[in-house]
Order: sequence, then structure tokens, then C-alpha cells
Amino acid sequence: MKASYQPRDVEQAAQSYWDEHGSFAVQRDNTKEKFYCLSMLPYPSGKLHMGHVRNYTIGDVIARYQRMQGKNVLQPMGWDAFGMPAENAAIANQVPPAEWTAGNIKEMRRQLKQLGFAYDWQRELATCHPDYYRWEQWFFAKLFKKGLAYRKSAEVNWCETDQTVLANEQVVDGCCWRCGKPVTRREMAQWFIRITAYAQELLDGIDQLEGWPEQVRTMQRNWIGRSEGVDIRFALERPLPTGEDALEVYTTRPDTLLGATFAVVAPQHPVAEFAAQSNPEAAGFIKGLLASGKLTDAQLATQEKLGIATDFYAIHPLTGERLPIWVANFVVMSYGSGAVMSVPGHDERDHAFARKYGLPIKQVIAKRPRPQRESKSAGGKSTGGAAGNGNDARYDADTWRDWYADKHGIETVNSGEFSGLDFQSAFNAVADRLEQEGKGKRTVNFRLRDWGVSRQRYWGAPIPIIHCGKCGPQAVPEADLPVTLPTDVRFEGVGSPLLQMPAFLDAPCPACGGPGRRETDTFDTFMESSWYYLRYACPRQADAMLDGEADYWAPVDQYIGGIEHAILHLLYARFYHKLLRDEGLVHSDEPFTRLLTQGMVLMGGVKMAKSRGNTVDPQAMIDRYGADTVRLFSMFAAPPDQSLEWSDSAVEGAHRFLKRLWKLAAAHAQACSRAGLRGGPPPLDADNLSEARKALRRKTHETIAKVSDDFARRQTFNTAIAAVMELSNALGAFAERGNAERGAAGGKEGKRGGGGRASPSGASPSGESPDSDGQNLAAEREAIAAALLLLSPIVPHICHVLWSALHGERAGCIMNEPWPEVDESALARDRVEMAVQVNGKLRARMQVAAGLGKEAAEQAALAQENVRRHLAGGEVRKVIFVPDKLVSLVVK
Ligand code: ANZ
Ligand code: ZN
Repeated sequence: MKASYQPRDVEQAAQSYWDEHGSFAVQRDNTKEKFYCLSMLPYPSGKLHMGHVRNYTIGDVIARYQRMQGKNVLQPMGWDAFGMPAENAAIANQVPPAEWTAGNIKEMRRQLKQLGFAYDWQRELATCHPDYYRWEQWFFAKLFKKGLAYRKSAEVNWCETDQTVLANEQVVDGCCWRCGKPVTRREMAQWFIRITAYAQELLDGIDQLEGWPEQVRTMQRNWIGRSEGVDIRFALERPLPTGEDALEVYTTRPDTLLGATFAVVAPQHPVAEFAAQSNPEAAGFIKGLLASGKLTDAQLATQEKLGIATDFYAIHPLTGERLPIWVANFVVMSYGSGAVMSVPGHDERDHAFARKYGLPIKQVIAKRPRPQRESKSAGGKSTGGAAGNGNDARYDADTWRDWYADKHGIETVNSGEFSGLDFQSAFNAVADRLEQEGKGKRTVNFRLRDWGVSRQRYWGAPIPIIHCGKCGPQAVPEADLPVTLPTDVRFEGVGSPLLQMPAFLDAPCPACGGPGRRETDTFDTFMESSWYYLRYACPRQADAMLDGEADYWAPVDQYIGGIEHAILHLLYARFYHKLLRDEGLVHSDEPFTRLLTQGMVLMGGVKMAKSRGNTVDPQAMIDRYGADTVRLFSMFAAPPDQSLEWSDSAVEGAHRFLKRLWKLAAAHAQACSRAGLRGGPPPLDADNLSEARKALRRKTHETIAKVSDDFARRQTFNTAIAAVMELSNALGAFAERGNAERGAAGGKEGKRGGGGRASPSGASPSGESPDSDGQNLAAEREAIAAALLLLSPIVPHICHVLWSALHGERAGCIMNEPWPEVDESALARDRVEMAVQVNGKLRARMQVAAGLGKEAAEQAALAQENVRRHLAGGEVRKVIFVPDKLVSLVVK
């Protein structure tokens, strides 16, 4: 064993051992509990960044820990290999995307191996491989036949520069997220998958996801956006030329119906269309809105409210009043019916709009008066709701806020027979009345839209469809799959090269045999990432998408990835899992039992990003300090779900700790051999321990207890590491005392070792008999072994090498050792240290018997000299007693 830590040698030794022994290859094993640990698969961009390192280290730590729990652990890795950067690189460097991608995968695989992650590499997959995406095509054809995949013309965000459709999230302030050019809108035929058919199930399922962060569950709920409301028919004073004689609106607040003073429609609504025909001013306004592009929700919420009156009127279903119909920019056609009843007294948007255009505002709800007792203590702040009645031009913005349409603690006012009701009663009363009179119907709406899976890009899985002039779109028959993406392509421009490839384009119609044309759209890459976790179970299965292995491993027990995937990826994967279930391919409902979203890696308080130029290259860190230091730093600097601030000195600190750990172990090994104990110290005689040995043993077992809890329950690995660091300090001190003792006894070696903490002893700590029975070394050995076992998921290389150095040939690999167990009897304390306070200030610490009662503890406290001085004869008014911890005296 080398005297000093050489990370390069250590890591090579451990990694070759794992390679030779196939340590991470895993098979079904019905004798053990399975544990599937998965980190989100990376996009092969070229090289790992610190965010990857953090994500994969967390996953690896959990996987290795679960293995030590005796479970059959699967931890796979693969590549989310389709996507736009490959095309951009192809355009920039004239390398085909397939080649670029393969090169990147090779390099990143090398880096992952260098970091020592315990992946079963036999299961590696790349989503751009036809053996993978053929099953996605096969499954899509099934969905198409079931009517769950369909084609429709849809308006999309279009980036002229990148020649592609953008998802809403890819539009930032009306511009393309990649190139920054303004986004336009465009109608095109697109493929969709009917996720809305699963909206309710996806929502209900969230309740069961107890192992997910609450924040992510909330985001998913909001994204699905279920709302209960009423579709209300407002008769049109004059029917549309189409014969339509009513304006249908969707409202979640029928309790405010009597406060509706006008109606507003989206610019695409038929009323807007006909208003434009007779009114050039309206026509110009509507045209402007239509051209301005699709807006994100945030833009919709914050943009200035603009509108124009039409000459159509709606008749209020309860009062018969004539309400003007307006066209405005804040109503979207794709939600509800694209029309709203405006209640400017109680809806912020409607309010702003009414104020701007001088439309009437009516109060119909008010805060419920508070019970007498409460209103006194509230300081007499009047509720503005009592003031207004009907049109009220006098109130100011602050006053109206008191009328704000909160559903709780309100009652209806100025609503005739519907007055004096709380929200739910008013909702029901109005809905009942409308339903009785055939003027309305209760409905449930979801914000969730169907999943658009078409991308007008080359580097993706081809959508397996052939268009026939006679028969329409036809699924490619199973026998003809996969539809292979040609990879020998040249990029001339940004458009898809498939459009210039007759060999790809021309295909006979599967139905009539006539000439057909292949679909050139490829799948959204979320398609691949929605089921890869199941394919890892049977990655080489050539005859089926999934087999029984998928049911064995699914669901994933622990999934780890970035919070940026909280909505789309995780929702699509949950949806896909249900689609696969309904096709009989898996038999569970949810894909991911427990989810950990790791925090960002920051540098100078902001996210580390290439675009900001504030990155640290993990490779440079590995080269300089070794993989274990990088792993230790990324687990020690913060709990996994919180952001981690990069710090050079903390990396140094992590490295120093590993050096110390090495020295401790090396010195211990040396002490053993000096004592003639080459096979290791004798068993610890736990029942006959001296005080110092007992204290070290207690520390060892306290550490095991703390670290076990941190790993299993809290998943706070940083505090676990801190605990092992404390243990190693205690171990160093124990050894140091032993050496000092030996030094005092005249031993030459003792002097030399006396100064360094990391010099375990062959002699005994002071006041005790020399370590002739090897019991000091035995206590040390127990502590070192525990430290190595507890750290091995985090810094596996150094632990592997030290473990086999200490335990010799016969020892197996540390990763196959069971997680250490707490010996409860080692935790018992005979004596404890209690703090004594006088008027809240610490005045003494005293050693007392553990479990001392209140009276006795108080007496002992009063006997302390320093305490007596601070009491200065004053009378003790109160004693606060915390068993084994604190006596706090309060004096006058
Ligand atoms: C009257 C009202 C009064 C409304 C009030 C709200 C508050 P959620 O909960 O998201 O389903 N709305 C309906 N269709 C719309 C569309 N196409 N574009 C923009 N807004 C639309 O939202 C439902 C509420 O959003 C509906 O309830 C409607 O305004 C508006 F004090 O009706 B409400
Ligand atoms: Zn045909």
C-alpha cells in the first residue's frame, strides 16, 4: 500500500477490477428485491458538463447504496441522440449528424467511465439507432389505428431561420430560443397524440406520486389545468349569417353571471370574422392581432389589453339585458369556446379592459362580513365590497381589489334571487337554473392540449406514414419497419435533406399500391425519451418493443434529473406508460415511483452555462484531482435538490479529505503489521472496552446511524459526508493520543507520529494499558471499515482500493459488502456532558451520569463554581431542564 494517495492509480485499479468482473452487469434475480435507479439520459452534445456530473453522481450514489442494501440494482445509461444541435453542427462543419452524434457519444461514454459510474453498459442504447426507433414507429402505427394519433392542421410557432416549428416553451419574448429571431405563425398539417383523452387519469395519478417533490406535482396539476365551470349560451340579438343564433361562453364563475356587462371573443371567433366583413376598422384590428403571432401564457397575462367593439349584441340569459360583444387580444380561440362573458367587477383582466374602454362595471360579490369578535381586532379596516352598487365610476383600483373574485369567504350581492349565497351555492343555483332553461350546461375543461409530435426536421425518427392521393395517410405496415432515416446526407441549407431524396420519398401506398409519398416530418424527441426507461429492460429484444423484463424492472424506483423536465418530459413519459399499459406491454400505471430533481450548478451565483462563459470543465478537474474528488465535492457542497455553488477551495477541501483518509488507513495498516497483525486486528471485545475505545466505538455507530438516515430517508448526502469527516477526525485524535502515549513511554516511532493526526496507533491512549491485546487497533479498524463502507457509494475508487488493502486477498469487493449496521449497545452513554445556563448565557459544562433526573441535575449545576459566581446569591425563579443536555437557570 502506497503511503500517499495517487488518484490516477487508484481509479485505474478500481475500474479495471469492475471491468474484469463485470461488476455492474445485472440480470433478473427473483431472490432479491429489485431496485431500478435511473438518471435522465443525456443529449450527446460533445462532453460532460458539471450539471451532468452532478446528476449522474447522485444517481450512482443511490444505486450503489441500494446495492449495499442487498437489492438487485439496475442502473443503465444511454443517449437521447436525436435533436437539433446535430443538424446545426452538420450545417456548420459539414459532418453528417449521425457521424457527429456517434463521435460525441464515444467521448462522453469515455468520460462517464472515467467517473466510475456503476452502469450496466451492456444495456446502453442510443435513440437514433433504428433498432430503437423502429418500435416507436411500430407503436405509433398502433396508436394511429386506434385513433389516438391523428393529423390535423394546426397553427404553429414557426422560426423562419431554423425552418422549424417551435414549442411554446421555445418561444422567448416572441422570439426563437435558439436564434433570437422573431417567431411567426403558420398553419400546417401536423401529427398529434391524444393526450387529452388521458387528462383526468394523468391528473388523478399525481395524487399517488408521493415520492415526487410537491413542487413538481403542483406544476403538473397546473399544466393539466382542470377546471369545472358552465358553458353558457347568450342568445345573439341578430344571428350570424351562418344561422348561429347564440354566443357560447365558458366560465368557471357562474356565481358572477349577474355581473356580466359585455362579452369578448377571440380574433379567430366567427363573430369577429363577420364583424370584420362590415366594419373596416374592426377588420384592420383583427388582422393585426392574427398576424402578431402566438403568445405564451405569460405574454397573454402581461400584455396590454386591446380590443374593438363589434355591432353584435348578446342577450343576458337571466336579465335579458343587451350586452355589447367585443373582440380582444386576451381571449384565446383554443380554450373553451373562444369567448368569455366579461365580469369587470371581479376579474382583473375584464376590469382593466372595461376601465380602458369605458364599459360598465357592476359589483355582484362581496366579502362576507366578519364575525363581530374578529372584526374588532382587525382594526376596523372596512371591506370595500359594501360600497359599490351597479355602475360605479368612483372607486379606485385599490377599492376594486377588495371585490376581487376570491371564491372563499364571499357572498353574492345585487344578484336578485341569487343574492346572499356563498360561491358553491351560487354556482349550483345559477347552473341549475341555466340547465333547466336549456341555456347552459356544466362542463369540465382542461388546459392540456394534444401533444404535437411532428417536427419539420431531418435528425429524428421518421414518422411511419405514407401519403396516398387516393387513400389518404396510411401507416407503414409492420413488416416494412423500420422506416430508416438515411444517414448519408449532405446539408445544403437548413431545410430537411429528406425533401431532396426521392429514394426516401417515393413509396407505394400500403392500401392501394399506387404511388405514395413518405411523411418527411420526424418525431419530437420527447417521443424517444418517453419510453427509453422500459427499453433498458430488454435493449436487444429484436422481436418486440418490450418483453417480460420490462415488467420485472418497472417502475423506476428512483429517477433523477433536472427540474426543467418537471412538466413536459415527465408528463409525456407518464402518458406513454399508460398507452403502453393499455396495449398490454406493461402492467403498472406510473413509470417513476420516486423522483429527485437536482438543483443547478452555479458559479458566482448564476447558472453555469457555456453562453455565460462561467463553466468549469469536469475533465480538467478529473485530470487534476481524480474522479473521486469531483464526486465528493458535488455531493458535499449542497443537498442534491438544492443549487450548488462551485468553489475551487471546496474542491481542494474535498481532495484534502481524501488524502487524509488514505493516510489514516495506510498508517493503520502499518501499525497492524508492526504489531505483527498482518491478517488484521483481533475481533473487538465489545463488552470490555476502556473509556477511550468505547468513545470511539460510540462515534463509529453514531455515524452509521446518522449516515444511514441521511441516505435512506432524507437523501442529504452532504450531511452524511460531514458525519464521516467527523468520525475520521475522532479516529485521528484517538490514534494521536495513542502515539503520544507511546512517545511518552520512550518509543521512537511515537515521537515521529505524534504530530500528525493521521497516524493510527499501535499503542494505547493515555491512562490505559498498552495495546498488547490489539484492542486499540480493533477499535480503529471498526471505525475505518465503517468510514469506507459509508463513503463507498460516493467515492467508490478510493474505498475499493483501501478496502482490499486492509482486508487482503480474501476480502471481496467493497461494493458487495452489506451496508453497516448500528449496534445499539454501542450508542449507550454512561456519562454525558450537560450545559448550564444562567439567564440564557452558557456558564458551565458538566460531566454527569446519563439519565440524571431534574433535581439532581439542578443540584449539580448549582455546585459549579462559575455558575455560583453568576448567580451572585440571586434567587432562582425558574429551571429549564432538558434531559442529558441542559440545565437553564433563571434568576432575578
Ligand atoms: C367569468 C369570470 C368571472 C371568469 C370572474 C373568471 C373570473 P380557467 O380557470 O383557467 O378554466 N376564459 C374562458 N375562456 C377563455 C378563453 N378562451 N380565453 C381567455 N379566457 C377565457 O379559466 C376560466 C375563466 O377564464 C373563465 O371564467 C373565463 O372568465 C376565462 F370573476 O368567466 B371567467
Ligand atoms: Zn392509396
